Amino acid sequence: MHKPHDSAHLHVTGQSEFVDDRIRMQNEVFIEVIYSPHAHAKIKSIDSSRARQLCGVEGIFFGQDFHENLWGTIFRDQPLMATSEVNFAGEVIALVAATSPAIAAQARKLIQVQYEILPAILTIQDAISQESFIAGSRKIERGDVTHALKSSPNQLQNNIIIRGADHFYLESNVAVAYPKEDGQIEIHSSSQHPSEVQHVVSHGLGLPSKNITCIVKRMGGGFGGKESQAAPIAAYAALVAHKLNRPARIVLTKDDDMIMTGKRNPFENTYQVGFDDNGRILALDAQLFSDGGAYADLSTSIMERAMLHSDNAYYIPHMRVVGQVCRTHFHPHTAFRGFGGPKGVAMIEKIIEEIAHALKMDPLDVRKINCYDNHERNTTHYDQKVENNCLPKLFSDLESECQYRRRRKSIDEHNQLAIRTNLSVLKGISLTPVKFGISFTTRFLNQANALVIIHRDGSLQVSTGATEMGQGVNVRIAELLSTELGLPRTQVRMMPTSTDKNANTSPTAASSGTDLNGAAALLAVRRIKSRLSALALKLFEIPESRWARHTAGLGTEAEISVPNSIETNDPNAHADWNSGIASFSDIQFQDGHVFHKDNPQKRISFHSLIVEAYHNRISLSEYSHYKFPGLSFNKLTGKGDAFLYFTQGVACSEVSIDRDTGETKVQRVDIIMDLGRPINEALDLGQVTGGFIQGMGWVTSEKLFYKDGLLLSHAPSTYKIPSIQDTPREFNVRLFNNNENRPNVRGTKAAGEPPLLLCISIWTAIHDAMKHLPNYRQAYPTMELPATNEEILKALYPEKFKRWNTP
Ligand code: MTE
Ligand code: QUE
Ligand code: MOS
Repeated sequence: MHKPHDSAHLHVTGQSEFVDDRIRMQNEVFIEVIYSPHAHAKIKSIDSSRARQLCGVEGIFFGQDFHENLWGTIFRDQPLMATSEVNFAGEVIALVAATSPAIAAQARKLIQVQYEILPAILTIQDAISQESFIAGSRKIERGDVTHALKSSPNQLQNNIIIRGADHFYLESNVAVAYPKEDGQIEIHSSSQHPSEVQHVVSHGLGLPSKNITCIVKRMGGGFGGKESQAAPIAAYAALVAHKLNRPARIVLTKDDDMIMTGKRNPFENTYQVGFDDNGRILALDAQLFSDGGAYADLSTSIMERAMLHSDNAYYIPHMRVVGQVCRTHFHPHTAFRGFGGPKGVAMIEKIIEEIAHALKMDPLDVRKINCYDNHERNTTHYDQKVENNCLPKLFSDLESECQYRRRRKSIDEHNQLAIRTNLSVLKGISLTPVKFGISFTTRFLNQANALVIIHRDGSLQVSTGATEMGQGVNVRIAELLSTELGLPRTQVRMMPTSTDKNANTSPTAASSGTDLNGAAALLAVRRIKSRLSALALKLFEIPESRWARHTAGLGTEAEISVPNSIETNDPNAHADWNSGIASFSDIQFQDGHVFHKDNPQKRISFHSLIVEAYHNRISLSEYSHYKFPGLSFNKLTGKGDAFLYFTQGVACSEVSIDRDTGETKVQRVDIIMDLGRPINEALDLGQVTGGFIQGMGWVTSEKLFYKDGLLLSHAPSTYKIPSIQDTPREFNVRLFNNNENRPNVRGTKAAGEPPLLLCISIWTAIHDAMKHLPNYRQAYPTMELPATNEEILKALYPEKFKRWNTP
């Protein structure tokens, strides 16, 4: 049974409340931003006198107005507003607050900033040659790579150029801040990380955290873009609210949001690979360089994940991967669905294609021969064992289900005919896997807490640190809890995320929202359930006339007392989530009733039990903390268990490309994903489909155009995200049946990011379509990622486009 998203009926009827839907207060002010159009410049002077004269302008604010003008999620290296020098186009210099959005917009135009333009670093290559880096270089290594490369029968070396992408969430960055009594501020933000907002505001304004509450009800999409970068936006609203003692609202336009905020990190990776005549990889030496932009943001963690995913699904006995984040003069790049994963995976999948091309093999055979197995070839280059590995089965299932071999043959025949007879359409097919590690690679982030309240009518309010961005984390947690208590999902209300209920939380990121917060909430519910079970056992022995609801007011009966919780508080005791709670498992919670499994006829309604619990002074609330067990990854050695488990999947994509226009059409996609035991299959299918299509945009049409570091493609008119017309003509998605994911809550697997990485199959299928062309019979086609129409034309007609260089 497919249960819809809990906000679905609200979204389609326009009733969902987003931050900017909050009713405006009478004395509220509206904030506009003033940012640099230059990538690197000295600020010589700022003249705001004309803006100040405008009627309705209530204040103009600068970096100096912050108590501490500094923030940064991992490294605190970024000013909230630039004061003397700007380091990227879109860097905020000033805020203007006015009584209406129109006046604020008018005032913004009147503020004059004089710049002295400085030379800017705008390519990874320039950053490397000038040694402009963020943090040090990192290395993960196994075996003797140098020797194994030298002794390999075949070797090749090449590089891959990967561009960024915009998150294109529908709701731009937004915040409203309310000043409250006694120096408190309440901030409503569209953020994946309310604790970070609280933290940044607290530092920025010099107020203790106890004075700052950040509330996140929902986002209109986040996709990683609101993990770190929502915080300074919220700090702007908080600053103005604090200074003027009036509510303050900031709502970025799409254009401002795209220009100001960071995107997926571009990468340029080089590699040397050694392999045998069967296509088996013997050694890989890879160097990863990313464009971090002007400040650190999350780029070092993103690089780490890229390094940890450079193996993707393949066992590589001797492997070295070195990573370095470059400091350029672009907006600080940030988390984006998949984090670093897609940049490692794109590289290794290109390598596989090149090996197949060199050996004249089908790339699928090269993939299968290198795939992790369940025997000896099942440890990663960072020494984590790939447990419960489904990849070989996923490969063989999809190969036969989508009739890969038959279609491969007919596509090859079509291409030969097309080249002989000069037909414009070429076809390509490619089948690629994903193995995505679930956990934050920074261990301390893998914790969550939850507050569960059962009210006297038997309905629940649940608060966790997870934020809802459309992915359905609220539904998943509500279903997890309602199933545990045998109640309909509608009996559980997920409350807005708020730092006054759930503190010290991690961002809702790394696909772990449900895994962490759902587990914490389930622990809380199980504690209450153990008390209720103990109570039920006693109630079964007592005639109903003596129950507390009739007697507690008079005090005629002795109170029933139960142990506070029969469960251990050690979350690691829950290493196996498939087993129920040990004690009281004889008491069943089903269909709104509670009964002993040996006597199902004798039932108490859940509601009655709650009423009895209340009248016997048994607590109906719990607060719980949970952490992933068993993580041992050591960043200094690059070794250990970095992940709780892996989400795996495979996709086969068929494309056609038009040799006259360079246009790609995705004709057919088949996906099988292993999501363990799904909590809500409909939601998971939505995540798989949506993630894949979002990735498809990145690998095909979404190209960011900059001029001197200023983004020119800052609206859908110039930045091409996939439309419904671009989706695969035939799209088959199915989930793989896997009951064995014991480490994770209820045996489920995270679905948020992993499916995005399957989009690489489209990029490799585009290459596949070209390989029959005379100029690509020897050399593998050279294209950047994304393979835009222009990029495809360039690869088709390299001579013609030799002098044609896009910015
Ligand atoms: N799905 C929707 N609809 N909107 C989003 O913003 N973000 C993705 C993914 N799916 C996103 C989404 C990203 S980047 C992550 S990390 C996960 O959802 C976060 O949520 P989860 O951990 O609850 O899966
Ligand atoms: C995946 C992620 C994140 C990550 C590591 C991952 C992420 C994130 C951080 C991070 C790291 C260090 C910090 C910090 C955050 O690491 O989203 O505050 O000090 O924020 O593998 O998604
Ligand atoms: Mo997702 S990129 O981890 O927010």
